[in-house]
Amino acid sequence: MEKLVITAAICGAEVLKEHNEYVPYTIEEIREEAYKAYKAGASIIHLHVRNDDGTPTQDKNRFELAINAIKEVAPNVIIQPSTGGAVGMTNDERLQPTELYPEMCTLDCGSVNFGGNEVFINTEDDIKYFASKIYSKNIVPELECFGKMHIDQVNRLYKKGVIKEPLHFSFVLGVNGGQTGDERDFIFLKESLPKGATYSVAGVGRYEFSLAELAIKHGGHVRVGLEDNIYLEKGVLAKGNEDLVKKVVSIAKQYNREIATPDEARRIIGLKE
Ligand code: KMH
Ligand code: ZN
Repeated sequence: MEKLVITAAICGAEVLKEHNEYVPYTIEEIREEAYKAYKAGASIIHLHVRNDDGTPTQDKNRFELAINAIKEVAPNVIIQPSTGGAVGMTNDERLQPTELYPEMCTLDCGSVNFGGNEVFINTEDDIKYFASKIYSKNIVPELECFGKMHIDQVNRLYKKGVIKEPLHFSFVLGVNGGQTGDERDFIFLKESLPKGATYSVAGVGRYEFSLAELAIKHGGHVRVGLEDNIYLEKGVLAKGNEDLVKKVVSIAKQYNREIATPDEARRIIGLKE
């Protein structure tokens, strides 16, 4: 089995310090959380940024500050800015971090209810627009799928040449409005992937570690982080992203999966080394 690529989703756009005090807002906090997650075993940092008051932003300059700060302490880690941003942002607002030419970024592959009155909108035309912007800059997208139908959408757009190799998926499961993250969901999604694709799982809330374990067993890769889940175990808040990454590393040990370095992750996913 390939080594395990761990992505740390350190910040997100929705979770607040009121939920877990370790959610980073400032550039210094983002640098610290990214560094600790990297030291614990993460080879990819999935990056959102916030204003100092915690409000989410896709501002290019804020991303540039955060990326430069992370590179000071972890020069080789893969930085994967979000083009999802927060619900309600415009496409061009969301796409700002691609103007910094990161080696990876996310590409959200379908719409999904996001709890309450919120819908995270990614129409087919939106996906095509994002894909054209992303590929024109030679950025490799992580294909975020909140359920099986998003994988079907990727498969259709791949056949049409809109989405291109390397195909690296992320199953984001357990969103309030999306597909659940039970074993049968995981198997269904994994078996729907095109040949040769790699995938990572991101279990939201209580699904974080059960999905991680499934992916570790089946040769997939794992995303964890405060964006997706704030608890180390039931009722125990994580003391930062580092705790969550360490827990995945310990599960991987049980299954004899070694942890990939950033350069190994580049080879596994198909990024330029
Ligand atoms: N914050 C969510 C609405 C991504 O990073 O690409 C979208 C999101 C997906 O987090
Ligand atoms: Zn995200």
